Amino acid sequence: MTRAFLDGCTPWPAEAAAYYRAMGYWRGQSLGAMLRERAASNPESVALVCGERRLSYAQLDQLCDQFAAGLARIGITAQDRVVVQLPNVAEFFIACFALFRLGAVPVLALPAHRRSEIAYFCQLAEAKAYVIAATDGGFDYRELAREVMRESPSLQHVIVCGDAQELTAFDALYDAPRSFPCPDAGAVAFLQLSGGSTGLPKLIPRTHDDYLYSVRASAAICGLDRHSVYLCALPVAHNFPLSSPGTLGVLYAGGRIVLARQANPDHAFALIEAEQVTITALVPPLAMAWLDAAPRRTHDLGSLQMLQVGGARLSRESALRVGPVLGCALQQVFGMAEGLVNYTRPDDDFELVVGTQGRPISPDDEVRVVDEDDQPLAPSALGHLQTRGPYTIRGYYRAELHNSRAFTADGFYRTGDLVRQLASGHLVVEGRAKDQINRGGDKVAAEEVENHLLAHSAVHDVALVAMPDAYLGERSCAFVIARGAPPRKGELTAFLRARGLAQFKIPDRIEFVGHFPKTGVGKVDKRQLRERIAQRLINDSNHITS
Ligand code: OOB
Repeated sequence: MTRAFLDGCTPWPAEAAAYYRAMGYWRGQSLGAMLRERAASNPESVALVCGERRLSYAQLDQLCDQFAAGLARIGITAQDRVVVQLPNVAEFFIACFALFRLGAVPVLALPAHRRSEIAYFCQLAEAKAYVIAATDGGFDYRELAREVMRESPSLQHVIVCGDAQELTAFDALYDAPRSFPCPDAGAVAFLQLSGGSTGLPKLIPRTHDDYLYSVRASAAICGLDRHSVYLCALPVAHNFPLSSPGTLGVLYAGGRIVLARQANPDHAFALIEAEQVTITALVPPLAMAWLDAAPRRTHDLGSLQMLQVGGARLSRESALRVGPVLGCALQQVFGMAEGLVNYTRPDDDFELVVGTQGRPISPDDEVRVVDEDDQPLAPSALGHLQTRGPYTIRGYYRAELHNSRAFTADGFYRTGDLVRQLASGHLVVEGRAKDQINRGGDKVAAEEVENHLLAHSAVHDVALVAMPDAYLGERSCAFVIARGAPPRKGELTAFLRARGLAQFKIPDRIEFVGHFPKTGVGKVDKRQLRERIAQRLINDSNHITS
């Protein structure tokens, strides 16, 4: 394939790309052009509600053009990478669409990321700029940016929403609009983050064509239209609230996005009532918090038609409560930033909605369930999920070695999930083969945290495993073999924080042991460690209640 693809990315084979175009999945429209089209058809409708601010489609479109001109003035051009780390504010959309229009490539960091992650993204992507909010949730991102700048030679600009101090003010980049050549829709639009399972976080290149297909199809599955009002309560940069169908789906449909700065019931319920929200998306722990809070609140949630829950497995008990307690339909969403997204459908049988994680978006999503040796299993057997299709990547960004393991020779992505596929096509996620902890939707790559702990002089060896948790589904437990006298646990967590690790990756529990159980071939037996900590939690709780 000869099309200009970002260096370090794996394009689809020419034949597959031609097929996806011929099928009308890839339509040659860029994300920036999509917003332009909607602004032309719906200029006066409100696109975005952010606190007191209400931006119409025409205003949003105009601000994106102005910001693109400002970015161009400071030297941002096509294919430049820009790390964007913003909370749920309108500037997230202004920055991203301005970058899309320039053909520059946002790297979508999460607000929870700290020096370790951000510096790594800046270095790996050789980012030219970094966009932040001055402060959020009591954290000063300007200080983080100053540290990141020292470690990232490519970084030329830090752009700040709010008080910029000596850095570049976001608002100072609203120049007079200029026109820029429209980027190729087959090109990489942005880099999304992977939950990861190995030592370093991975970046996921998504093209305009492939992403917009998933957005359009998702909007259709969820029945979005001009009257849809979407509450964005999860972090806006995450793939679920961004595109499943998320905020981009709403913009595509001409509806309204309501940005929530917090996802707690009090804040979110007030917004649902005030803005007449029709659809929102949550991870299971938040869904459970809403279910518990709703009966004790007086807010009118009558406008809410659909609650989407995904990112981690939703228990059947919680699924059963959604309709009776919140008075809306439930949709389960099983997706991944690498591509494949599954939805239960509004007209699915009740049993499928509460008991499965949905079926793929596209008739051309190829899904196979295989054994340890990549051999296909009998229908409905439990096995490893592999997938390829019109919006699933063929390789991570600048990760050749990892790609050779994460993808099969014929281009299927090894999702690391253990699933069963029903005759209807619906998938049931039963577990995980990847070395990752899913902390209520926040993904923790065990090896990444282990490597940080191994850097401590008192740590001889470490294994991070999941332990069951009623609220988050899983939390993390680090089994540590100390070198000499065990350090205090607080010293280890402080050490990780000082290394700039996001809070959600700090182990929830640390257990010192003399040695690790081993598998037949001599690897650390994490299954046994998981069982051991799960049993200990049961014993602890018996001890407390007796
Ligand atoms: C979503 O994306 P990521 O990239 O943060 O995480 C993907 C992984 C999946 O491979 C799976 O292990 C887990 O998260 N997962 C679920 C799930 N949804 C995601 N596990 C069980 N049940 C579910 N419903 O998390 C994501 C991306 C787009 C839409 C929705 C979720």
